[in-house]
Amino acid sequence: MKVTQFLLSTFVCAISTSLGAQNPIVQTCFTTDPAPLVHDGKVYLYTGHDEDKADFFWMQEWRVYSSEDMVNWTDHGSPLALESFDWADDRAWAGQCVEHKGKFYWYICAHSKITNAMAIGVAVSDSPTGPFVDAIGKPLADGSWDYIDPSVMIDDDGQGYIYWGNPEVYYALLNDDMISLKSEIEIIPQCEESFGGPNIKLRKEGVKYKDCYTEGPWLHKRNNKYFLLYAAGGVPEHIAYSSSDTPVGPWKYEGEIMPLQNTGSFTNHCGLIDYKGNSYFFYHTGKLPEGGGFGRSVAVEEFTYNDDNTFPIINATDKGVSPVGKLDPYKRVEAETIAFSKGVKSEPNQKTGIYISDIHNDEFIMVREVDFTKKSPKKIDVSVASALRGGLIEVRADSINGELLTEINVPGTGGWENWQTISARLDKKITGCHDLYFVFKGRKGCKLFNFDYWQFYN
Ligand code: FUB
Repeated sequence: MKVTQFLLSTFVCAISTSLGAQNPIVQTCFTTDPAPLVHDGKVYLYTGHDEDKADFFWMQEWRVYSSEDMVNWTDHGSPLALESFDWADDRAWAGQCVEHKGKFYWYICAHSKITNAMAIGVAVSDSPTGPFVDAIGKPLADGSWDYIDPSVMIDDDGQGYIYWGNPEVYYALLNDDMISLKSEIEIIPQCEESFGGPNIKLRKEGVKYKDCYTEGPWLHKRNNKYFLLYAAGGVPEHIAYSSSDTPVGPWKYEGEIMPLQNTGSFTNHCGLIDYKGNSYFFYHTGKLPEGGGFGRSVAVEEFTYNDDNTFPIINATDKGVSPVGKLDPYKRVEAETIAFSKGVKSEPNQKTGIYISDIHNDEFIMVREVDFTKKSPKKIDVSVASALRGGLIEVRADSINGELLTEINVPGTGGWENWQTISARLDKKITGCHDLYFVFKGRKGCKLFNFDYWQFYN
């Protein structure tokens, strides 16, 4: 492709996308405690999952999403849950997955049947999306109510470090197998110099401290400097950070990154990546409809480090981030690849994998940066199933009321997982880059059909 052609197509993509909200980045369920990982050109996002209508962090499973453009996220379901650990029976709380020598190690915390306290566990897989299995059949560290929120970083010399804790800050060195500790579990001293305020046990009543460590550490290295980001200030939480010349301190309190935000969630929890030349800060809010302190949702912001290798202040936005890639509509696209949706849920199935369910009249799925190129498609295939009467999919460009490209009649197929491929011709021409809306229509008040994937042909 000539440079002018490339610039033109990038420009067309940029102006055709709507300026709509991109946060929270998953709308099909509540997601918490984001832990992003870049592997092989893709972003994998590991999250917790708040149950609908919860009145505490009664969390059962962890989930994975992936993206190649930071706006369209593919749901890979839940390859890790409390049942994956014989020793765990409650509170599938925050974790982080890292890659080491071709294997993926997912460090989590959960309530331990063995000690009736919280414990740190580790699961392993050959793939970033699982399946994951308990790597050691027992906790890596067990026995204290504040053994939560593990974060792992592998340094340039190959040494792995694991941090966790609330309200203590614990750390240990990992062996090269990533599933055993090389060192004793150490406690980092908390004082005004290191975290803006002393450990909770040493705080004096009536004294106003600059800040204090709460939970959710995220260990990070940049330009030979180590950073520990964490939820701070007690509840409600903001995000602050400390820096050090070594991965184990001494730490120096640096200040806030995400000050208290009016997001409806009294916790916050962060994760960081660099991807395609940009830096991204993941966090969670209570902003999804019916969300709140126990119904949280992951969001992301792009940011630029300050020239002196410190963090800027990052505020929560509804807009979120801009796309850094395009979606190819001439390849099969899973219906659970979504930039924004309304109403629908996702469901797992052994044979088809994840699909979109709970589709009702007037709900929709939107994908961004769909690049039809210069050739206009002639037809679209969708894979759908319905135990009832089916319904209709309107395929529209650029907005929910945008140009109608085609309508697809979805019949009853005799079962919610009796999949049929339905084809529809496109009479309208569409080229270049567009947002694409699948708007669902049918009888009001009932489930219409399930949706597994779509693909255009020309
Ligand atoms: O998601 C459960 C707990 O809430 C996490 O472990 C903490 O970091 C807080 O976000």
